[in-house]
This record gives sequence, C-alpha cells and structure tokens, in this order.
Amino acid sequence: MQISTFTTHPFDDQRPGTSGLRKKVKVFQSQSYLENFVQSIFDTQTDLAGGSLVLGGDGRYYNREAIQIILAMAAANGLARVIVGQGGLLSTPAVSCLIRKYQTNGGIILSASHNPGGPDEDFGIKFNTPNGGPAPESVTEAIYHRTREINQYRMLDADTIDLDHTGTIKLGDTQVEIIDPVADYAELMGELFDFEQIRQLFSAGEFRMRFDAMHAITGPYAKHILEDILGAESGTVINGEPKEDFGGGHPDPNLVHAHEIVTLTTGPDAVDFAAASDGDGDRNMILGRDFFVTPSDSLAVMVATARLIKGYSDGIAGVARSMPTSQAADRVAAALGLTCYETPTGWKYFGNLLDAGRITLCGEESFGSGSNHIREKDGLWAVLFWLNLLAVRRAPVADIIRQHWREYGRNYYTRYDYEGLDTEAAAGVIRYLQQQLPQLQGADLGSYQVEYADDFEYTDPIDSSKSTHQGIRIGFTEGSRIVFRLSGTGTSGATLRVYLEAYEADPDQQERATAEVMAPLVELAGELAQIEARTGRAEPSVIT
Ligand code: VG1
Ligand code: CO
Repeated sequence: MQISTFTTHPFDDQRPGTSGLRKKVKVFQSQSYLENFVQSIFDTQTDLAGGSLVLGGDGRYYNREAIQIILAMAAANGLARVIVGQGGLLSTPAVSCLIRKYQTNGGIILSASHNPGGPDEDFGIKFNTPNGGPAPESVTEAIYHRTREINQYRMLDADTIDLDHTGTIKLGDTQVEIIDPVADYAELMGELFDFEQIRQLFSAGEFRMRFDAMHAITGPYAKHILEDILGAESGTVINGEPKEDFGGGHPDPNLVHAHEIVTLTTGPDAVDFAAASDGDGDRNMILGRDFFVTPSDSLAVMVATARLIKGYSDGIAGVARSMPTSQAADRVAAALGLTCYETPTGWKYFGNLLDAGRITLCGEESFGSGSNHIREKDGLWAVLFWLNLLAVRRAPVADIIRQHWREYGRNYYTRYDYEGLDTEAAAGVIRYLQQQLPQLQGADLGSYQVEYADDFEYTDPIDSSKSTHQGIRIGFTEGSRIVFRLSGTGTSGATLRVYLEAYEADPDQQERATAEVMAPLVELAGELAQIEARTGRAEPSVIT
C-alpha cells in the first residue's frame, strides 16, 4: 500500500473552543478541512508516530467517513496501533478510560456532544492527551498554530476498513484493533460501585428507573450495565439505539430537550429515579419522582456522600467546580475541611488537579460531573453513583436533596441562554460589562450589595498557566451571584449564557419556586448587561 502526500492550504477557523473543534458537517466535508486538522494533530503530537491512539465517536452523521479518513492518515503518519470502537462508536468517557487503561499516546473523539447531528447539523473533533483528558490550552494552541501554516497531509491509499466486526486488521504497518466499545468501561464501573447492592435494589421490586439515551452513544453502555449486569427490567433504557441524527432530537439532557424522560417521573405511574445523557455520553441529568436535581446540587451531594460509595470509601482529596457552577459544593467542602477549586468552564481545567491528586470529584453546572477514575466528565458514572447512593440510603431522591439543603442551605440556581445572537452584539454585552467592573465594586444595586465584580482569571495551581477573560463574575454580600459568559461550543452566531444563583439558609424558605426566587436577579442581570437593548432579545431561548 502506498502513502500519498496531498498539497493543501490553511483554514483560518480551526482554533478549538471549550471542547474541541466544532463546525457544521458541511464544513468538515469540504475539501481537506478534516484532513488539515488531523494532520496538524500528528505534526504537533510527535509521540504519536510509532505510538498508539484510541479513536471513536458518538455515531453522529459523518462519524464513519471521518474514522476511515483518520485511519488512513494514522497509517501514513506511522502510528503503530489504533484502537477503534466497533461501528466507530465510543463514548467520550470510554475513550478516556481506554487511553488510560492501554496507556496510549492519546485519543481522538469525534463528537459535537449535545449539538444536533445530521447532514445540516454539527460535527466535531477533539484530541485527548495520554492522561485521558481533553488537551490543555497549550496543546490546542499548538495544533491551531499548525493549522495556520499547514501545506500538506499524508494518507495511505487504503480500502475502506470493516468497522463492524471486532478483531485486528493491518493497515500498512499500522495495527487497527476493533474492540467492543462497552467492555472496558463496564469493568471500570464495577470497580467503583457496589454492583451487588444495586442489583438488590432492583430485585427487591419496589424501585423503578428509566434512562434516556436520547438515541445517542450511551444506549449500548446503559443497556449492558443497567439491564444486563445490574438486572434492571428490560425497557429501563429508552431511546437506546444510537442514530446518526439522534432521531431528529437535540441530545442535551436538560428539562427542555430531555422532556420525554421528565414526563416519566410524574403522575401515578411515576418511576423512582430517572436520568439522561447527551450525544457523547459525558453529561447527565438526575431526576427523582416529581423532582429535578440541579447539576450543582448533584455535585454537592456526591461530595457529601462519597464515603458511602465503594470507590470513594477512603474519602476524597478535594473538589473542583467550574466558575459558573453554584457554590453548593463549596459549602460541603468547607464542612469537610476540603479545598474546593474554582476553575474556568471546560473539563480540560480539571486535568492537572486530578493528575496531581488535589481533587477526587469535580463538576460543572452544565450537567457534567466526574471523578479521578478518568479525565472526562462521565454521564453513566454519575447515574451509577446516584444508584449506588439510593441503594445504600433506600430513600427517595427528593428526601436526600431536601436533607442536604437543611444541612448546608440551598443554592437556588438557574441558567438563561440567549442563542443565535449576532456575534458583535454578544461581544458588545461582555465589553460593556467589563467597562462597568470598576464602578460595580462595593456598589448598592437595589437590595443587593456587590462584594466583588471581576473578569474571571485562573492560574493553574500545578503548572501556573494562566487563562484570562473566562466570564464576568458579580458576587453579592448575601451569597447570590450573577455570571455572564459567551459559549465556546456553538457553530453559528454567538450564545450568551447568564448564570444566576441565590443562597437560602432558612429551611422554611427552601421550597419556593426557583423562578420566583430568581426574578429579582434576572431583572438585575438584564439591566446590568442591557441584554434586550443590545441583543434585541426580551427572553432567553433556553432556561435550565
Ligand atoms: C459547554 C458547557 C461547559 C462544557 C462544554 C462541553 O461549553 O457550558 O460547561 O464543559 O459545553 O461539554 P460552552 O462554552 O458552550 O458554555 V460537552 O458535553 O459539549 O463535551
Ligand atoms: Co458531551
């Protein structure tokens, strides 16, 4: 088989965002677009030549074609070994698990996560480093700089590889191993959680759950683990078959997009526990009967109860949350004498803290939580954590959360997303807020007094790398906060995210409707940022 070298020209828009490079499928399909980015990975990550790689995606439209291209390029760039999920499928957490287990020189994940899929929708590619985590900024910047000067890429002239049968294939000098995408991940889950105890919970017959895979990657994982291994009744996993367009849905596990599963938790036939995951399997939504657990509360409960769970029974080292995530976990950490780190948005910022053993658990308000078992957030892991906790406690989800609030106080939380904004108008909102920061310090805004107002900066405690302009943070003296930032995962226009949090220590005030509690903060946020005047939007597109 022969290696061909193709001449190419740089694209100017291949800088990875919060989580990899995301564009419309049509952009990735255009001449040399995917090839340029992949060659830039091989050119900058020099250990890959003669080394090994994990490769898989969430099964969205263009996944299979992209895998064939990347395999032919891997062979032409001297990779010794590529591990690929059968059918080209691997969840994001499974890729992280495999990189660590087989000690590869990295991994490539094909996904645009919770963004819709299909010929006119989104595709994405992300490189993970040998620790199993998303590449840090230093690596993504190196790849980006390479994409600005690239002039050729290499490919093996190879036939299409059969991805649908497990086994080993030789592609030039490269060994391609097609593996069961679920087995290694399921084994790891069995080490962390008490499967026997969860089995007993299901077999007692009084506990019912549903898991919505949203026609995305977690279907096969959830079916195998929940139904085959743990004995949940057949039909526990709904929408379990991965589809290229996610069945036309938006595979984002929140109250808006995962509405189907929410309806199963209400009414006379409601299940006791329900959950959903996103396109690539790293997000989770946790629901009890008539009860929604905010991701921020979920993290706080995990920190508070970790000792009850097999894999964390020795206690945890510390915790981290992304800046916009509520401060609920901070309160638990303080009570337990643990450090709680506040990092910028995106999982890559947890990597160094996990590697250095500073933290064991971490999470984001955007339905993401995880631990030191891998270096990605992990949707099914969170579901199994909750299942294990329910098996220990034998109490309804709502009771566990209410008890938590009584003990630590409640952090009411909501996020407003203004999607598809004019890019300049959205940038103008942030600039306007930046200009106001000096005057905001200590200011009285109605009944609120500003304790701090800044443009969030983070210096990594391990390697001292600095990240600036990570969002506008306005904290008030009584514990409330407003945060503004622009999304880094969209593929058209801009998305403004407004994160709102209000703290309530009084147990008699902890059952109010979130919208009612948040109303004054919503109004204040709108005024501070001149949202309607600058964007033309009176209402957000999504509230979570
Ligand atoms: C969003 C979330 C962020 C998350 C990122 C990737 O980023 O806010 O918390 O880490 O998506 O998640 P942004 O820049 O759009 O706010 V996933 O599930 O897309 O890999
Ligand atoms: Co995701």
